[in-house]
Amino acid sequence: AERVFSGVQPTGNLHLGNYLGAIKRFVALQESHECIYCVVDLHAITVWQDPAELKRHIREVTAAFIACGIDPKRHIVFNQSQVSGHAELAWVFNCVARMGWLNRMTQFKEKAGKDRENVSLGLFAYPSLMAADILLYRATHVPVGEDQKQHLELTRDIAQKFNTDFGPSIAENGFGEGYFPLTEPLIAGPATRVMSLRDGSKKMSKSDASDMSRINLTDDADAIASKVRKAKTDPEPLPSEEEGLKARPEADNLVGIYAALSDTTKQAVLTEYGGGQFSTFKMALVDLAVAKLGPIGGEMQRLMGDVSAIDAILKDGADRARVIADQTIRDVKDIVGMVRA
Ligand code: AQP
Repeated sequence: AERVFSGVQPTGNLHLGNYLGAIKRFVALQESHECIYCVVDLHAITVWQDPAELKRHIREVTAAFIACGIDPKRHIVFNQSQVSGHAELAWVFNCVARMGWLNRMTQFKEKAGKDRENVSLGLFAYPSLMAADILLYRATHVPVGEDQKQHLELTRDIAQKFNTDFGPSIAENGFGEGYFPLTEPLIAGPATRVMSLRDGSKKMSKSDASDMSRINLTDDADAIASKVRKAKTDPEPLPSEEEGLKARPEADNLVGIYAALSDTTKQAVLTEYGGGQFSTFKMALVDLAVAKLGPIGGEMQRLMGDVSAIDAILKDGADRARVIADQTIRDVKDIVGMVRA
């Protein structure tokens, strides 16, 4: 059966990139798949988090999931630390993955920068935990933004090496050819990599020092309008063909955002706005963004008013996730050769 898993870190400043690259697509997959959506708090603490803020951010991501249209009754919504299997399986995967594989991860290199001696061991092992998140549920499909592509490839490498290293034991325990699936990334649509509004060469990011670089899911209409109006552009009018966006990263980004928000293609947007001035297009983009994001921000705020209701959703989700996770952990222990009661 096809099963979807994905996660979002509770590190604050949820933005349009998180929405278009991930959460909006989580919503769409609910119709066709069994879905498990996780607030990955164990990932968040690979970088120090203020404890009170972390709690608030966990609830805020949960509120965002629900405000965007994820149904926590039909599917599973929970926070990672409530299901101990994530950390347990990650340890096994730390012993399967190779140092060289993790050394090649570009996100680690970017986040660690020059100060490699002083980042946490957890930040280095992050992709191994991510593989555990996905494979704990033996998920077949993972919707993510473009920036996660390399981590998904590593997840497949870990699954494959586990299946090979323990091949005979997997068969002896009655699991046939391989225990873990080779998970497919779902990276699609016109906004798989939303860029900063201030710099078309940088991705829109939670940690960018400039709030003007991103549209937050909690921004009000005035903030959205001012950020879009001030978004960096070049002086040329919009092209009529997608080809014309090639060397124009800022224009390409805004057209991609418009296309994703209105569920159409970049070409369809250019057919409508091509040849016209940027200012006209930007006004239309403001209206569209306010119409789509305004209700989400409002609903998030309403949900955040009842913390115990959010916590109840997370507990219920964790209880249901644990049923699947515990079975995987038992299987993995048997396969690896651990004695259990
Ligand atoms: N700019 C983006 N465009 C498209 N998708 C994006 N995602 C993140 N940024 C963009 C996708 O959002 C999902 C959740 O991401 P995360 O919680 O792991 O956060 P992140 O990737 O660390 O987000 P940031 O904003 O980039 O944080 P910092 O500033 O810490 O680097 C993922 O599916 C991701 O692909």
